[in-house]
Amino acid sequence: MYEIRTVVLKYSNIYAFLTYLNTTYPRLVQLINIGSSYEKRPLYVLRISNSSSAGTRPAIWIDGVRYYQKLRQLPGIHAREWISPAVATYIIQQLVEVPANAKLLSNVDWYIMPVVNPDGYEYTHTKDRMWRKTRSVSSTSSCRGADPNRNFCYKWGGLGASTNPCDDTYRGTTAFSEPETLATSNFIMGKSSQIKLYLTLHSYGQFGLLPYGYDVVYPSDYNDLLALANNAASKFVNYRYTVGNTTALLYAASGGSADWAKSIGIKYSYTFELPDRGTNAFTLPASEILPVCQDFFPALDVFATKVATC
Ligand code: ING
Ligand code: ZN
Repeated sequence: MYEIRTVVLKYSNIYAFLTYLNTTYPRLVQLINIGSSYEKRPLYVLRISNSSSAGTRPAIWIDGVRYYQKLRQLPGIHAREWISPAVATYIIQQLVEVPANAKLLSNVDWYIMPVVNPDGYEYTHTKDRMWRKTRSVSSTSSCRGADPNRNFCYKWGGLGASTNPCDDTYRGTTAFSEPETLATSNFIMGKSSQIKLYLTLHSYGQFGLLPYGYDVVYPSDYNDLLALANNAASKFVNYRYTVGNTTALLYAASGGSADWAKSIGIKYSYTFELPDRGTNAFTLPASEILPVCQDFFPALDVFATKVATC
């Protein structure tokens, strides 16, 4: 069992964990470099599969992930949402290093991307704890970064996405202007017939959010998505989540990753807003990290079972 011996996890610590998994469990994991961030940090996806037909079986994608340790967390697609990577990295360790969870690997492959936005992640540790966006330089403004969750190529530039580079929800110059969203989408595209479920972890609010997020619009198979999400949410014991349409529950926001995943044919596409409900918001107390991770994990069994049979 891997142990990270640092209190504050830097990107290098995460890479060390992934590398450790890659060399220790060569038959179970494959570390895939899918590109580079704006500041040239490598972007990694970890594939977890116990099958000789890895890469062809039904698969689940999760992003917003990182290894948690010593009660610290790191950010995923949105830099400041530190609990999301914590949960996803907990998931990695549970799937790879805990034999009792082997049944979760018996019929599906997992693709987990620990850090979609490593530049923003680094920045929340060094300069600004509340940074959300990427760190790309603008040609028209001294403000940096685009919101990765407004930068995907579906309904890009619609409601809830700013044209101002200084805003937290800046959409970027074009869809997929950011190397991080471009690399992520290209990778997922290449596996789009295999990936049956897309799960992106954010915080905060305790919501299970279903497409679409660009406006109050419901896909024709919304009830299928709702039934599965409700089933998954029924596994949560200590933190209750509200399940429903993204825009109806939160607000309209176009260019989101889950809308895009749905649009390319990934039937089950979800955004989960992890705890809390706003008391501590982005700065969840360290004592809640493990409870949140443990509460969330059982939902994966519901997802895996569905994906294996759909
Ligand atoms: N929440 C999401 C955001 O990007 C969201 C909510 C998801 C909106 C999907 C639209 C589509 O605003 C956080 N916490 O970032
Ligand atoms: Zn977010």
